[in-house]
Amino acid sequence: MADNNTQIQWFPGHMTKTLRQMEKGIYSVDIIVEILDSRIPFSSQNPVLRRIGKHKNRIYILTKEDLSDETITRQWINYFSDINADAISINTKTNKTKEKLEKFLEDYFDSGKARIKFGKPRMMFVGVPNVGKSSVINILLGKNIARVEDRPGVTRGKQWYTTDDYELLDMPGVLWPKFDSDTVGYNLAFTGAIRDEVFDTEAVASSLLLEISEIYPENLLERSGITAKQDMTGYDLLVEYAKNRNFLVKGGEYDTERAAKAVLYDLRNGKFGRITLEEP
Ligand SMILES: Nc1nc2c(ncn2[C@@H]2O[C@H](COP(=O)(O)OP(=O)(O)OP(=O)(O)O)[C@@H](O)[C@H]2O)c(=O)[nH]1
Ligand SMILES: [Mg+2]
Repeated sequence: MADNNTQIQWFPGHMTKTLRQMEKGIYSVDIIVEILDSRIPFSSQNPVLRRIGKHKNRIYILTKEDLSDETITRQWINYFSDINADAISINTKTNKTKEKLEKFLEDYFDSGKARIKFGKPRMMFVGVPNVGKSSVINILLGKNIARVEDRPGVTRGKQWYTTDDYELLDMPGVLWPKFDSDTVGYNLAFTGAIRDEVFDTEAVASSLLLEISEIYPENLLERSGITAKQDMTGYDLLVEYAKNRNFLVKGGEYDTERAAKAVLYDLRNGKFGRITLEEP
């Protein structure tokens, strides 16, 4: 992983406001539903959200399973089971998910693990930006009511929704002021939890190519015709990528800026195949 400092400015003021709303709102919900990205189930766990609602029951929904490595997603689900946490992986883009998710919630509430203070169970949906919180809510609503877009920061204020069985509280995505490691920051940048405008796209895309060349070399070859040679840097891989896709700027130089955007697009849209960046 690259160790250059990309100076990511990822913690805008509205996130502080959301955290305050969560701290207050915690008393009016029965459980916390933490949404994680199945490609980065560790990096997408917000330590501040772990602290808020520490004493509340919590379940985990790993989204984007259509984009992640099936074998590793199973390992993550086993990992959560081993630590006695209820977790499910889903793809919010298919209709079959509604039934699977409803069954999971029904089993969870039937187990009696959560104490329901009010009529219908009240659940607060939290997680990093762009992870799929509103998409999961739409699945349960059976309609696209909550606003969903492929960029972080779409949900701007807390919003309650009601189904026949549940009260659902959608929250804006939040990050935290200081990442434990560069890897966490890069993983969040790769997967689109941090706004692209606030980091150096070429540095982040270079780092992603290096990572993919190490853990999924066949996927890299298939998508971009690149076989990484020893000693190649991430930036060398980015130039190769631009070369192989014929991305040129005037004067015959390779357009690494365009390549960087394309690399991030590829990961986020499954063009590199199914990729998981961290194992339990
Ligand atoms: N491939 C795939 N994309 C998904 C899945 N779930 C959500 N997405 C996409 O991820 C993007 C973000 O989804 P949202 O539901 O808006 O995410 P959010 O967590 O509410 O985002 P914020 O409100 O910005 O914090 C959208 O483009 C969704 O279509 C999934 O299971 N698979
Ligand atoms: Mg949202």
